[in-house]
Amino acid sequence: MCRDGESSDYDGKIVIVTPEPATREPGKVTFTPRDEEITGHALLSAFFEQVVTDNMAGKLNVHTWQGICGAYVEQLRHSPLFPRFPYVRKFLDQFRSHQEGSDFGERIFGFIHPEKQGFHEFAITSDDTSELWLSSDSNPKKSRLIAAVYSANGVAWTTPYNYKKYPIQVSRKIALKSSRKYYIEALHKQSKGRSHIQVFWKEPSSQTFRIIPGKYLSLFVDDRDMHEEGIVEDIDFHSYAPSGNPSHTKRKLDPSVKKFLYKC
Ligand SMILES: [Ca+2]
Repeated sequence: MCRDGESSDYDGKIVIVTPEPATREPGKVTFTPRDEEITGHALLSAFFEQVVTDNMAGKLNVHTWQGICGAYVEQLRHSPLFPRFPYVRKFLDQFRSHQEGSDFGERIFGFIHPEKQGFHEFAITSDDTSELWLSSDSNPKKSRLIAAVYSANGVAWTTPYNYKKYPIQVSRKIALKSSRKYYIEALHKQSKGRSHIQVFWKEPSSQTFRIIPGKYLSLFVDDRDMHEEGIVEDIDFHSYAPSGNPSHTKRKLDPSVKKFLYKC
């Protein structure tokens, strides 16, 4: 990281020197990567992945669509207002949501920043159905379905913390790097009655699943200055719903679902 003749005090770190007008002395911000083996371009890349500005850190985006019938995530995807025109935009400070009400769908999304290198497992609970998507890096287009609350034998749902009701609620072991951030997204559909969604992870060498806390999360888009309701002009739609995101691709509906698509 340094040329001949320069101090090597900062080998393996990125040091940003910024002027501080009050003192005219240079201020230093030192970044130490979680993955200590990386150098060069990978180190610079890790800096931009791991350093999150205050307004983006510790939260996930949550978008809600009201007035959509049914208990299946596919019914949310088939709404003409999904994913670009949510009715409500808010933030979550951990990976769970307990919105009350009927006939709504939620999209919870942002980045996850692993603290530990190695194999992670994820799990999801919800009432009614849900899906959990994870990218192999920060690009939403690389998202893959890793867990779900779903049953081929009718509407699926679980109580909170019960991630053992359906086998597909728990992901396989997924290798994550502590020097990277990963796009993550949960889709949830509530029909009637009780409603919730929770997303858990089990870190390397841990024996327990726990709800992913905000300290490992960051926003995908800072939309706090937008109106909370209605269609808003001048939105950068690409930042909301990048085209080609596999989690948003509509699938052919089962006739039994199609029958109820727009009927509550
Ligand atoms: Ca329900």
